[in-house]
Amino acid sequence: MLTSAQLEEFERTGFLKGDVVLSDEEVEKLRRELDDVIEGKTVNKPILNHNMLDGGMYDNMKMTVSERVIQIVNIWMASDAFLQHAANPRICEEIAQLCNTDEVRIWHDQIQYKPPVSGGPTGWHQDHPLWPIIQPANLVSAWVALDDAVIENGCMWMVPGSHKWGNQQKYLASDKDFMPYHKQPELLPEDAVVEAVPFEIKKGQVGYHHCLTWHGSPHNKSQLKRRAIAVHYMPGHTRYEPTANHPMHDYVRVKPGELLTGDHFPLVYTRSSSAETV
Ligand SMILES: O=C(O)CCC(=O)C(=O)O
Repeated sequence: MLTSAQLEEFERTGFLKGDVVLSDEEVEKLRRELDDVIEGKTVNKPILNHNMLDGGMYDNMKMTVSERVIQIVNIWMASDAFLQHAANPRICEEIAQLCNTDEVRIWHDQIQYKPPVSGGPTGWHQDHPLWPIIQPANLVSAWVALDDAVIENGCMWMVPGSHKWGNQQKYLASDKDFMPYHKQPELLPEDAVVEAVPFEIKKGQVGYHHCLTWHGSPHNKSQLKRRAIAVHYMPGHTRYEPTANHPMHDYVRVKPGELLTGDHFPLVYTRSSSAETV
């Protein structure tokens, strides 16, 4: 359960470090499962399992071809351990507090594994503009580190307060040191300060971020792995409102304008009893 000071901090900055929520044994189990999924050893498969940098999404970021960010989407569909993780009662309750909602569903999950030395960057972005089939923009993600995520191995960086600046995705860019800038700063609120801060997260710890907070993570040139599981959670009032495509689109069974419910968007928290459907 988050304190009112933590809720106030999240409201002000758009991100928050929570507690360590996984024991060493739980982290080890998820690491083993992750290896099995990456190697295609599980019976059920996730929706995506690929090098995210192959798609050309970050073509402007000067990468060598050998750089990799192994992106897995919906590992919960391939691994019961990751489904149980996504339904972690403490995380789900804290998400409900941060979204100010009585009901929480999984929108989708995501691994971005940056291997040692060859780990590539994740460009500056806001999540919600990359999810053009859901509204409104008040989702919150829980990013749990499976290795200490530090500056050296490419931890995420966040821009405090940027979740209040609306959809700026098409104006976001990086300078040569990976720091973010806005291509037309006159479009930002007068008091906006574009200054990124590192968001280091310990192994087993959870970090929360709002779906409009500007964030990105640089290369991992260290000898350390950088593994983590992000679960993107949606409040129960989230609607299916398609304006462009998205990998989850194929799994939607409701009509435009309706609440986004269904087997592929499991209910993991209700105010009276948590994790009742998983
Ligand atoms: O893992 C990363 O470095 C980026 C993850 C991310 O963009 C997210 O969880 O929204």
